[in-house]
Amino acid sequence: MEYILYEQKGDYALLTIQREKALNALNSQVLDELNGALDAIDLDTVRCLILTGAGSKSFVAGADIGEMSTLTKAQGEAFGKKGNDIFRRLETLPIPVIAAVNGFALGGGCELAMSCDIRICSDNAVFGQPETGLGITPGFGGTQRLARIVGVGMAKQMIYTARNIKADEAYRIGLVNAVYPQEELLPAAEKLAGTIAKNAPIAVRSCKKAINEGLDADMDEALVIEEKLFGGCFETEDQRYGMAFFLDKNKEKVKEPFRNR
Ligand code: DAK
Repeated sequence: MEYILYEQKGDYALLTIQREKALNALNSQVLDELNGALDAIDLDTVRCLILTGAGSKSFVAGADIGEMSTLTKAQGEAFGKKGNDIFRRLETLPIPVIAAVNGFALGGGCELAMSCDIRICSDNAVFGQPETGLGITPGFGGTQRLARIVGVGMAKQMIYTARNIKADEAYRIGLVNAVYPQEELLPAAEKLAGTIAKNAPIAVRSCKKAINEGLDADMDEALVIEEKLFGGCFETEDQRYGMAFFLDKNKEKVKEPFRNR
């Protein structure tokens, strides 16, 4: 793969979009390679994924404007579908995904970050949906996910004005969970991934599914979704072990890693 670097680091993995010359903008090849990288994740051993961009300037500066500039209506729709399908795959990936936003996250870059479960960023990060200034609508889920994350009023303001916001404002409106000095971003993402990876994988995955699917359902249906996923954890080796460890009165005992069984 030319534009994606995928590294498994024990029980979590780091995926870096590396098209630094174009500030990691998403062209068709980057999207195809991203899709291929998701196929290659070993879900038996990887318990959390971190997504970041190469270099110190940009996470992803959007969809590739050069490539989009000559698209016909049909090609534009196909390009939008390609992005949407991959971003939805990421959103519904069984394991949690952390976006470590290391600079510009504009247009498709902001939308990519919003397809992740958790967003943290460096203090030089800039977020925005500049599409209306380019004559288009956000096409990789921006009109849908931004409103769900930061609320309708703020999402509409960001999208209608095409105004970029800096890291501190992104934190204030809840678009990111935390802001770090540049050099501390990746270590913080890795620490977070490591903490998630230590918890029982079947339970963590079930929580992701319950939260995602519950948000699209009414409360009665959502609680049934939760009940089923809660029930599904029982009789797993990890549930038996986790509860037995708590109930064991021997305080000298060291907790063993969960086995994903
Ligand atoms: N696409 C292609 N190339 C890009 C790019 C992009 N989005 N962003 C940056 N680059 C390239 C620049 O052209 C430049 O290339 P060279 O000239 O060196 O060959 C290189 O990256 C460095 O960029 P700058 O020289 O501009 O760097 P600056 O520091 O001066 O400025 C910047 C950084 C991020 C402020 C600026 O590059 C910028 O404004 N970039 C564009 C950001 C943007 O507007 N992004 C949103 C793109 S629109 C849809 C499907 C998808 C989408 C929408 C609809 N449907 C089918 C409905 C998604 C849309 C978008 O994402």
